[in-house]
Amino acid sequence: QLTAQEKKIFNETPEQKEQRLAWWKNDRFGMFIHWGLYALPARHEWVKNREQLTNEEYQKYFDAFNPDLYNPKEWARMAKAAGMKYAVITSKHHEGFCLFDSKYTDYKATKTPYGKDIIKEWVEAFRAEGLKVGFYYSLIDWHHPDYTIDRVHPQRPADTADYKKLNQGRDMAKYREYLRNQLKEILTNYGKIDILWTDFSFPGAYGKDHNDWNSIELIKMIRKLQPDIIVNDRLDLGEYEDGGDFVTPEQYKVSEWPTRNGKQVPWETCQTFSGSWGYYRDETSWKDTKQLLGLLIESVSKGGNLLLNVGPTGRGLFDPRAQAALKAMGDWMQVNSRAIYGCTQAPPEFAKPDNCLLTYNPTTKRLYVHLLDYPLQNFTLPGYKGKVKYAQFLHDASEIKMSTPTQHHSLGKNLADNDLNLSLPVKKPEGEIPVIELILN
Ligand code: JFZ
Repeated sequence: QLTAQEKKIFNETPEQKEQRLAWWKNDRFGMFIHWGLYALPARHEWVKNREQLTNEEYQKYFDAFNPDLYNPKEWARMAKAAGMKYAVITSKHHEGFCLFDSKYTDYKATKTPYGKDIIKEWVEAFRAEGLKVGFYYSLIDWHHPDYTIDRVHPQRPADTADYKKLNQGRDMAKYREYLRNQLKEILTNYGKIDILWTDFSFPGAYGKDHNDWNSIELIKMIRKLQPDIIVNDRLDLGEYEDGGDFVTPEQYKVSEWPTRNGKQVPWETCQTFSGSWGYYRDETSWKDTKQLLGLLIESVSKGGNLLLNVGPTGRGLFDPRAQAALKAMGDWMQVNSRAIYGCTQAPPEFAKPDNCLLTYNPTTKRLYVHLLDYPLQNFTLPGYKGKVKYAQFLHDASEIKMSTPTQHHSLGKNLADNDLNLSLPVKKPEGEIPVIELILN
């Protein structure tokens, strides 16, 4: 039983928190980057676990790691052109390999044939493009000798009774120290860091929770080192007031704006192009442009963000399929980003027409109707009569004529008195998902 005082880790008023999160809620769209040794086997970032590879078997990827074509300026340019405003990179994933130069391990990029600090080059390049920068850091570590073997570990035994035996000589207290030291390094050595994305806790039998990481002390340290940083919710601090700044529904669609204690909370969904997060050469389940744009629009329509992942190759390039997808999203964003940045869920008085998503900018008081399935000619906005001053396509600012049922009784449709009718061109405008901009009264 925690007292109110105990539940409070971080002293901040709701207004201060609102301010700290303002840029993130405005920007809505970020790039996730999963990169590590797993780019070489190129068959999922969990390959070490899935195939139960030992450290010795995995060593060949460390010995071969040399992304000679790595050019983070090019990555940053592509992220920006796609309309993304921030980016989060794996400083260390579950495999334990560090892209940053750490004092506390030799299992890092600077000790591979590549020989350089990948994170240093990355933050400089992304900041130079005006993007906010964030670090993913895996709490789970499949390489550290003191990290106790658990149910997500590659060498997990079939018989749970064997965990104790296997873990003799492993000391989580030492790993906790390592984890803390490394978090301190990434939050100290690379300037201002905008986001921290820790991953992940899994309380329960042979899982790990906030006690294993000492999350309370970690969050205090994080807030002290980077007072403006935005932290995700995977430290298992759910019972505390500072359980993180946003929730992270992953690879599924939320049915509505997620809540905590009955209150709508900041949220960000992370999604992949093809299913895996790390580069996966033979994966064929790539989402198409319309589906990807749909994920972005739908997140904003429910008050959330999208963090869309790229898994670079072992040479340091984005897969051509990822490049094409980013380019296509950028083409849409170039003319439609006004329906994304600064937008959120529409007020409840605006009903959602069929096959549409709505986003709303509370500052400009403009409502955006995203046409997922292009309607032919007569398009009804239910109950919108008297609420709209002007209507136009967003991509070319061409007027869309409005009429009300009394003006248009010849339509032969069952329009209610308070419906508003829009006369759309028969031919769908070029490009995916046309957007109608409604300037409200
Ligand atoms: C984790 C990682 O294991 C994965 O490789 C990737 O980095 C992803 C972004 O995060 O996967 C998770 C973590 C938490 C849940 C599901 C998958 N969860 O809470 O349901």
